[in-house]
Amino acid sequence: MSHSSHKIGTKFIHAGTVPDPSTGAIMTPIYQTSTYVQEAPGVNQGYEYARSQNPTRKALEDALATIENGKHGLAFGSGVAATDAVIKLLSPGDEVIAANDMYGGTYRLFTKVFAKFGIKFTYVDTTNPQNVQNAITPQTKLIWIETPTNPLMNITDIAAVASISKAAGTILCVDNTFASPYLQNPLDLGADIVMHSATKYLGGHSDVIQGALILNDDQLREQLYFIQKSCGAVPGPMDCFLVLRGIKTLHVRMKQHCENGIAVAQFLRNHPKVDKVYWCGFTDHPNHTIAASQMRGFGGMMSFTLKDDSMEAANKVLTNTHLFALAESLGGVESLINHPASMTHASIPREERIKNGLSDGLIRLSVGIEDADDLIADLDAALNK
Ligand code: P1T
Repeated sequence: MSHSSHKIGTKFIHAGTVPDPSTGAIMTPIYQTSTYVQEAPGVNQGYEYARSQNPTRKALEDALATIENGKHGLAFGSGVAATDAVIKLLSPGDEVIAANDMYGGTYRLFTKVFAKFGIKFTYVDTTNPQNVQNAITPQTKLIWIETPTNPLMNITDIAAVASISKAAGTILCVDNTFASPYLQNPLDLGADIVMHSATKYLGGHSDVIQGALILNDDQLREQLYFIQKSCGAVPGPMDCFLVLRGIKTLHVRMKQHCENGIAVAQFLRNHPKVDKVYWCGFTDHPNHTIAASQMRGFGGMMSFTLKDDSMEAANKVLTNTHLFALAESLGGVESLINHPASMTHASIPREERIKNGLSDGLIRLSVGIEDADDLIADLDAALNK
């Protein structure tokens, strides 16, 4: 049954899963197998070898397509493996225009792995679509944006960049990890591919590493499926099951992330020791109008700096929270605190980071779904140490 006409919560719960044909199991079983018996050479039930096909992965991939309003979903062993597959669509000499603020691991993959294969990456501030337009050359094949960005919460107008991309005949891929499909659906705004680190909000419980691509174009799907099976960065069935289960509560979790996000952002903004809060829900955020028009809420991700911009002051906060655990990653039910300069974005050269506004003292929060009052008390105590 197609769930594309249902409301978001119904869609998230029912997407991809049908009672298992062999037993009627309501949840798609974890098909922990590497291969499938064939009746005769080439005569099988559509499953030959688990790198190419697995029923648990198939249920998840169908769910991924449904929740992003796309036609096709593809699951990968991690978010960076999904990104890797997109770049493998390209050939030496091709050019990519990428956002100058994004997850450090994406930057590392582009600059340290793919640049040496002759793919050129040009980094621009995509919050002004004109910068994307100006960077296009006849060799540009792909535009890569993240919105909101990790960790500065910059917002790019997806529809504006999509129309630039269409006119130039390039592929637009949007990393939708921070927003999740509950808050934003880039395919509806004209993007060609949506990428997720499913490790984050889709899984939602900090217990799995996984990536996803969702798209509409049949030919592009064939190319990406070919890369998925040829390069082999596929997730195991247990991990597919976990993400499938996570998706069923995505809408409920995201409502609470949004509610807690508002409370924590406002608390930080009013705190005398806090300098700047990076959160796209503030009406004076430079791209708030675009955020409000392309997103259904502002989520639980935010960053902030202290008036005392020394590393010592930042370290005091980073090491004195008790509910906010000091850790990389985000999007789980529990709150996390992170220091991008030394942790998630350490692979970006310091001068590059500083130029783009990511200071040494920046602190990032993934606000979880605990009770907001407890989270605020935890931050207040750490800030007042
Ligand atoms: O970790 P992995 O599942 O491979 O996903 C990579 C990735 C891609 N895109 C964004 C926006 C991300 O935030 C990430 C992973 N980020 C972290 C681990 C982090 O703490 O920022």
